Amino acid sequence: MTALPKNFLWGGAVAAHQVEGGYNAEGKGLSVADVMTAAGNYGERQITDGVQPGEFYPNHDAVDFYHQYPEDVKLFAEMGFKCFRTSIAWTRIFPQGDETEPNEEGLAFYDRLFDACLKYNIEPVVTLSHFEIPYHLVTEYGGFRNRKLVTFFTRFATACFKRYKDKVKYWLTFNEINNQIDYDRTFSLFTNSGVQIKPGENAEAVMYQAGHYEVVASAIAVQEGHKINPDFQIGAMIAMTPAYPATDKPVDILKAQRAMQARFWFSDVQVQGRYPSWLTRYQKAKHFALDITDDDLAQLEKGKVDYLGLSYYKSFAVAAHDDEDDYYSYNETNDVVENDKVPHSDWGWEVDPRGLRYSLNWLNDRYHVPLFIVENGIGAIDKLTDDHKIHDQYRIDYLRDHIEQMKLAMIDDGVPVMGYTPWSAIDIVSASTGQLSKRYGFIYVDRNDDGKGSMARYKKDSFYWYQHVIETNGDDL
Ligand code: P53
Repeated sequence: MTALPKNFLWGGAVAAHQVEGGYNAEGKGLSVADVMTAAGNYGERQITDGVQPGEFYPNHDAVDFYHQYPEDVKLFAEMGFKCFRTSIAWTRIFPQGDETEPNEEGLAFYDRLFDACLKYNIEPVVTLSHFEIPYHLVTEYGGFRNRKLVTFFTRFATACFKRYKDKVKYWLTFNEINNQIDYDRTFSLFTNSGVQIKPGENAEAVMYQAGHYEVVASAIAVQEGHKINPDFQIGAMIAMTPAYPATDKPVDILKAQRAMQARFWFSDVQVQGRYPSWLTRYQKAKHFALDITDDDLAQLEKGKVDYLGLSYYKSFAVAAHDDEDDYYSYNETNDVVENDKVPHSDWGWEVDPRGLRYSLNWLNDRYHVPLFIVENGIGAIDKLTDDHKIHDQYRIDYLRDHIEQMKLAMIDDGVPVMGYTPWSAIDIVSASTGQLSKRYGFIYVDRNDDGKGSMARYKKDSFYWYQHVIETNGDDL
């Protein structure tokens, strides 16, 4: 093989809460994203107690995709997208999360959106839970620390599968389910699981419980989905951030191995249908009182995913600490160290294209299932010129370098990759910072961090570059 497969799924990705706006339109309920403020470049977003007057919530309007999607999808078609990855905002379908009947107006919105895509032969790729858990499930149930969320999620998933069974073939259950391995970071547990840690609680144990209920919910959804349409391709989705040993010291190598095991236990379970042996022992040794039943384990075995979706932005370096007696534990907040061997983005993210080839090979060796790169991109400051151009050569360079490595993994190494949907199709609200100025899109949106701007759309230089990449099926980068 010297070229990419003809049916390779080129596209672009976003998530509902980061583009739609319309946060309370047509019966939509509040999600976790609706109670998060904006932060500066290195700060953390504040999570407020419900929606507070006088605070600015960037996701409430986002980039107005809820209203402007017909024109936006037309621009995606102009770029030549074969697929478009977005999520279904759970709170449009079940506004509080615990209702038994879905909200028809919410369902109808996604019918219109998917029809708009299919009109241009753009295949929707749909994430069910992308950092937008109903806020009511946080306040009433404590989020995914509560087993009831398994029922609520599978009810939501089943409603979507039934409604869109003839429109959507590619599904993903939980976005970047493994981010919460960084359990000391409030943002990760809140956005992944709707979990807030109480004083005195062991955050690591709560993460393992919430993560368990999620992999069970995912496994049940996979089985339900396949009953509704056997052609469905239902995937897991992880943030593929490989952890390198900071040095060649054996303790750093052990640390990196455990980091990889810890970061990817979620996909181990979702792809292989069972817990890795180290983790079962680790959880016992730590005396975490976890609710993991035999029936759960049977569900995991029956609900293996069809493929693995991944985001790839950056790599990590990890190091053991001198005062550690157990070098075989992992705490992301403490163990990640600066990697000065690679350049960094304006937001301090490691830029490491070869890490993508490494990652694809690593995942293929471990899982032997098709892979789908459903996010890859760089957040950068874009400058809109007076004649409405955006010369984003840095974005073109980043994406080209990564596509080159993806091609090496596919063509030289034989790794099966189904498609590539860079982040993001259009400018979005950054998940971690809430900024508009951390731009990712091929399409510029005139909207600023302070909530001002006309919401007009402009094509960046990368728009035309990517159009040509798709046209040549990745031959001419
Ligand atoms: P932002 C952490 C590590 C890798 C990807 O991120 C991550 C995160 C969480 O911030 O998130 C994914 O907007 C996520 C998207 C997000 C994108 O990467 O924080 O799936 O929702 O926008 C970029 O710069």
